[in-house]
Parts: sequence; C-alpha cells; structure tokens
Amino acid sequence: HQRVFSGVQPTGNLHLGNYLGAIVKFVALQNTHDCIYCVVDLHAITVPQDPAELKASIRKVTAAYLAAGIDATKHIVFNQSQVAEHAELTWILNCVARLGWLNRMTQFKEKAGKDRENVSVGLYDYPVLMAADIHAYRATHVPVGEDQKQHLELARDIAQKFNLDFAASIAEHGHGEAFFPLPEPLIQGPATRVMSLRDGTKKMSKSDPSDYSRINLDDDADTIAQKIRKAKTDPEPLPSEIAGLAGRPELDNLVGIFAAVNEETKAQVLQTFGGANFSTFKAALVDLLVARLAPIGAEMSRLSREESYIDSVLADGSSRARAIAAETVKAVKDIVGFVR
Ligand code: AQP
Repeated sequence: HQRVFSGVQPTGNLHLGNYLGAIVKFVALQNTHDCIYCVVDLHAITVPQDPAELKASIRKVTAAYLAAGIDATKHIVFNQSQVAEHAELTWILNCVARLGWLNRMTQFKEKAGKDRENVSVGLYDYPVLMAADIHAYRATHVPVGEDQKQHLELARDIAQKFNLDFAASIAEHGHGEAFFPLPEPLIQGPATRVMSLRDGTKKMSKSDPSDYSRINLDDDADTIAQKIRKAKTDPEPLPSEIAGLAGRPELDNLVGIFAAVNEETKAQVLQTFGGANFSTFKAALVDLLVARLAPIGAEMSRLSREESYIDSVLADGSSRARAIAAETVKAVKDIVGFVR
C-alpha cells in the first residue's frame, strides 16, 4: 500500500519555494496515492512564535493547501497538534534515534547558529518529530524540497533501526519482517531548491527579512511584476544551452522557476529564450507567474474570511488522521513491550 505524507510549517507567508518544491507535488500525487498533508504546528514552536500569529498562520497554510488544489474530502488535511500520537511516537523514536545521527543534521547547525546553548531542545529534536509524522501513518512516499533530504534519510535510518532492534517482537505480533516502511523522498524537477531573488546562493525562505527575496503565494500581480523586475541578474543575454547557466546562479534560479511553472525542462526554456535579453525573459516570467498565482491568491483571500470552515476542515482531517495514527501507536506499544 502506497501512502504519501508531507507537511508545511505555519511560520509565515508561503512562498514560491514552498509552492514549487512541495505543494505542486502534493497536488499531483492526489491522482495516484492516498495523501495526508499536515500543517506542522508542533514543528513551528521549535522557534518562538507569537500565539495570535501562529493561529493565523495555521489557517493561512490550510487555505493555501485548499486554494492550490488539495482535496480535503478525498485526502486528509489537518494540523499536527490535534493528533497527540505525533508527540507520543516522537518519544519512542527519540529512544531509537542516536545522538550521533542528530549531531550531523545541517539544518540544526544553520538554524542554531552561534547561540547553540540557547536554542530550544525541540529545535534539536525537530528531525525525530518529522520521522514520527511520517511513521505514524507508515507513509511510503514523502514529497519535499531539496533542503529536507537529510531529514528524510534520518527518518529512514530510524525506521530501519526500529525494524532491526525489535525484529523478533515485530514478527511475534504478526507484522512480518518490518513494521515501518523506509519512506522514499520525492525530490524531482527543475525547482527542488528555489533561491532568493536577491541572492542566488541563498534559499528562498519565509524568514528572509527582505520581502523582495521571495514571491508570496498571495502577492498581487503588481507586486509579482515589481519583485521579478528587481530580481538580481547579470548583464549578459540568456544562453541557449544549459551549460551556459554555470556560474550564473540568479539566472539559473529564474530559468528553473520558469521551467517548473511551465512544466518543461530548463533546456526547453533556453531553447525558447536563448539570445534574448533579461527584460524579455522577465516579462514572460511575470505573465506566467501571475497567471498561475493570481487564482490561488484570490481563493486564499476568499478563504481567509471563512475561518469556521477552515477550522472544520482541520477538525475533520484530524479525526481521520488520528484513527490511522492511533492504530500505529497501539501496534508500536505492543512491539516495544508496554502494557495497555
Ligand atoms: N526555497 C525552497 N525551494 C524548494 N522547496 C522549498 N521548501 C522550503 N523552501 C524551499 C520546501 O517547502 C516545504 C515546506 O517547508 P517548511 O515551511 O516546512 O520549512 P522551511 O524549509 O523551514 O521553509 P522556509 O521558508 O525555509 O522557512 P524558514 O525561513 O523558517 O527556514 C518543505 O518540503 C521544504 O523542503
């Protein structure tokens, strides 16, 4: 049985990186898989959050999921904190994961920065909570951006160690040779790592202080046009071969964005625009982005006035998610040897 799980943190405005790296894939997978899409609010509080803003962000990410085309009736959309099994399974997996594995996580090193003594224990444990998210549903496929690849590998290592450590008990309880599947990361296409519009070496991110570094999903047409016009570039025209993107990270990024939105390869984009100057290419990119994002932004703004509807989607999704996660946690407790 194939099951997809993924999530987005409610930590601010969703941007084009989240959209192309993750949400577009969430939408496509609905045709072939059972999908569970989570708003990972427990992950969000690994760094300080204002309570009122957190609540608004949870609803906003939910609205973005629905506006982008996720069907919450055929699949499951919910927020993590409403399913206690995520936290419960995290504890058990904390006792499977090794300190040495977590010490190698580069996202922790980046986010903790120099103030390592002063970040939350939760920030350090973030990848184990992510493993629990996936394993609570025994998910087989996880669509994510490139930046989450290392965390996915950790989730596989945890599953594998659990399966090995408890192999006898797993068999004894009728689960065969392995209890947790090793989840496959789905990281494909020309925009698995969308970069800042101001600096082609930095990832586009919610926490970048400059709003000009990113396109938000609910930016209006004028804002999108202005941000793309101001996006950093170089003075040369576009190359017609992919090799010509080397050493031009800002150009590479814009070509990747164009390719992802237009559902073609970077090589195809360069066949069309090779030799063109930036103003021509940027104008075409603006048209493409506006056509794609305007309906999503409009629907997000409509849904922002439907708070009780959003909350009911999350409540319904949470109860369906809980039913699956509860079965997993019961089985895990039996395997580990708890009395219940
Ligand atoms: N720049 C990106 N390009 C491609 N994919 C991206 N993702 C994030 N940024 C990019 C993918 O979006 C999904 C949800 O991300 P998240 O919100 O859970 O985590 P994040 O990576 O912490 O997002 P940000 O914007 O970078 O937030 P801050 O600034 O707080 O660190 C994930 O699948 C992620 O890979």
